[in-house]
Amino acid sequence: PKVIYLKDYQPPAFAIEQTQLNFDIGPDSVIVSSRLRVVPCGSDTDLVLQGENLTTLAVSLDGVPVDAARMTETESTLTVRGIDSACWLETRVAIDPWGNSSLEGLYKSRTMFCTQCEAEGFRKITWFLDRPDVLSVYTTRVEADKSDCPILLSNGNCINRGDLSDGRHFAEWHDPHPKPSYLFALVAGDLECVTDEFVTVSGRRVVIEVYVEPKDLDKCAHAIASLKRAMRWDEEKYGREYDLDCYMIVAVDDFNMGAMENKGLNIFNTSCVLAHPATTTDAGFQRVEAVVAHEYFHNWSGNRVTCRDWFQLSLKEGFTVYRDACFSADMNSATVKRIEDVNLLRSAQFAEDAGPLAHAVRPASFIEISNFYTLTIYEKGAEIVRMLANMLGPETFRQATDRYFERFDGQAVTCDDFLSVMEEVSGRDLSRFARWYSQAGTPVIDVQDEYNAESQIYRMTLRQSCRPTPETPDKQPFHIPVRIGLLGEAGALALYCDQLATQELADNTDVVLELTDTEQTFVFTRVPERPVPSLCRNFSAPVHVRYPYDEPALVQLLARDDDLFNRWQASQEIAIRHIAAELDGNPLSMDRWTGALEQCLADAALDSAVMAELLHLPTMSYLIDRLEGHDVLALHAARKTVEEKLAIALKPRLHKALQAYHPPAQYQPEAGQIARRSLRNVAARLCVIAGWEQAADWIEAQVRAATNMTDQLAALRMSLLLPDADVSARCLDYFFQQWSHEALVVNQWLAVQAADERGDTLVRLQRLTETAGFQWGNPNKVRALVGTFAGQNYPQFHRNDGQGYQWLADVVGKLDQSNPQLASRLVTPLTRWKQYGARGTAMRNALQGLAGQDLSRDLYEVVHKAL
Ligand code: B3K
Ligand code: ZN
Repeated sequence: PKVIYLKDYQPPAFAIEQTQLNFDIGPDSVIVSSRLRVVPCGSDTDLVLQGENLTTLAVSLDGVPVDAARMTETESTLTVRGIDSACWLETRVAIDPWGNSSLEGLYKSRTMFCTQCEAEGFRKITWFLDRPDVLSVYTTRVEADKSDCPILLSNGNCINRGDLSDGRHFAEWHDPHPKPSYLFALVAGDLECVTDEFVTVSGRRVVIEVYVEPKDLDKCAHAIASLKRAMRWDEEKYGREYDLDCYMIVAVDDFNMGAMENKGLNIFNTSCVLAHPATTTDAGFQRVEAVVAHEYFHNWSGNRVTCRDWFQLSLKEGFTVYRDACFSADMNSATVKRIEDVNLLRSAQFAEDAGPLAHAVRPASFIEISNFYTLTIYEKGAEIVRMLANMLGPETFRQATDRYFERFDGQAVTCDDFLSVMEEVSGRDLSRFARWYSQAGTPVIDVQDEYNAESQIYRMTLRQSCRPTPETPDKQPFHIPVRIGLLGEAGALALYCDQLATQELADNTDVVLELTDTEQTFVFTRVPERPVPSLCRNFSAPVHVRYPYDEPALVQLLARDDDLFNRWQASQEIAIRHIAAELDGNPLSMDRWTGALEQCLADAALDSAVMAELLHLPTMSYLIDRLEGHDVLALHAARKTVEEKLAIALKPRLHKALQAYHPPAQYQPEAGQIARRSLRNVAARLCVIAGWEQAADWIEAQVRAATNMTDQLAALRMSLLLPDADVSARCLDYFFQQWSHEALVVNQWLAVQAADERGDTLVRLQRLTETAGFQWGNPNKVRALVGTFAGQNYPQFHRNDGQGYQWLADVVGKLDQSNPQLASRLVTPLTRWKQYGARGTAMRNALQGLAGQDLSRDLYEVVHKAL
């Protein structure tokens, strides 16, 4: 396969000013006719269009069939020569949505036809310049059998519809906004619609339509409410108004990712749009809210201003993730949202940055772009925008985003364009900051300090480094904003530092040190006592920070840092100490840690949702990164031991918390209730771990009687912690009987079993794949079962006989034939083989087995980079 490089970028040789499509959906084929207004941009007269799996039926230029001598068709291109002036190019192709299991292009999911074009799926629909810098105005006509497909949708506004002979009908759509082909969408099927309305800030009425299967009509309200909140928020926070008369969302079962921001016609994985208290957890409700908002925010950050090429993917994704994170923080608990995001970043993105597939936020090359919809592009990209927003401050950042949207409206631009507007508006030099886009890897900051009681001078030295990564072995220093505070015995200390403009500040207990060189020292004066530094507050930069804290200092931060995020951060550090000590066979006393947690539990002013987070130990994935060199199963066991000790020490207090909980009269997915449920369920879980006598009865009663999915699923998960396998078997059976008709709940049920650490999980999972609740063609089910097993079930995936690895490799090899995108994502855990010491050999062997097969471009790239 060919490697594509950013440095080879060339602007398109032709523009396509208009795109007129006709889809004729028949009983066993779909004919796509296209009329393109093609205009040469320079002297190049060879038009090279992209296509994949198209059966070409006709090609004509300005109404005249094109001579065979003037064109060349290959597997993936159609070249028409001698185009030296504007013309209409017409093609007619046949495509096969029924046989399209890649879920890219036009495909059939259950009873409906739908599309997924990002990144390069449009070429599976028709011949086109399928690249994001070719923007075109689309008019789309769809024709189909009226009883099979009563609903016919595409982007923009419906301009005409009507009946045809033979029970067929048609609809015609026009999207006035020029857009790249990746934002094209079409849906045809038998769907029901829930409608609503939003009045924009300037008073325009927008019709909201959510299309679902009839059985899901009662699960749309939350998505609609979330959408309306997002629309209002974007007006208020970014001055962005919606720009079409209609906003449509379609829910589809078989979908490779969460959702897609097609202009005016978002297509969603059912898991990211449907929600109902009985079937959806709190986390599920929050996910729907976040994804609906994310796709909506793309309307400006992505659609109106789009990417020049796919190397710039983070331009739209990083920015939009930052926007949706701020939205969720405003709608819910801001600290908990930050904790969740940082946890994801440190668990999964740091691992990506440390592994063989590490890439810059703006990669320099790729083989298959689908492999680059990664945590680095999305989450680290969002951290870059967050650092910028924080460094500029809210007013300047808003001015800069206004100017960005205004200047580049209707254009396809680059990350450098974004940065240059930030630079221009703020007057700051961001040349070093720009390295965040081009250098992969997680920087490490080593902090050293020195206090002189006599002179009351405190010196803090920051030194940065970054391990080599495949594309950038040698790094230049990053520009890193490190937010800090200094804690004294009685609380936060005022900060005086000549290098910073803090003296004039009213609140000078919290400052940002900007590290731009390899090493810098900051000198603080008038420091009355040796302080405990609170570092990288609210995770001000996506870095590792190392400072030689002792446990009492960490406990002090946990108990009373005024940065709530850093209290959580301290609790994670303490846990890591304890787990490391356990591994070394020198367990630490639990007293100080549990004492501080008990105080937190007793503190009525502390948000219960944050408290729940304080009770969670670091994820395995983060531990593997932090405690390198230990066997994964030993690490897992040490984590479990520490968790059990913690649970036992806190049991009386947790029990009280559990008993203090009273379910609300009516379930609401709002911050207060969510916080209480999360504390209650983590408390219950720890009580179960601590050997609570009534655990089995309590869990079974919860599974049977819970009135919402959050509590029910939490109890079901707890049942796997019980020594008595009969109880969990009964709970699982009961749960399945109750929910076998709800696909999304069945997926949760599959995931719970895939995470079962007891007994022979692999055999049970294999059996599950043969039951009616499971389908290999549905990515949600595959992820629930295989993804959960390989990504979260450490003891079973890493079992000593290597069968966990082999099973994953077998599954991935098979899936690659039908759905390469899914296969190449699922294989990720095996690519981390270098982190697993002796076990790594068996992991690598499993990968090697795959490398010997005939692989898709997607899987080829991942497997070969990992080996
Ligand atoms: N832009 C889409 C992701 C498309 C993935 C293509 N393989 C969803 C999103 O980020 O909003
Ligand atoms: Zn996105």
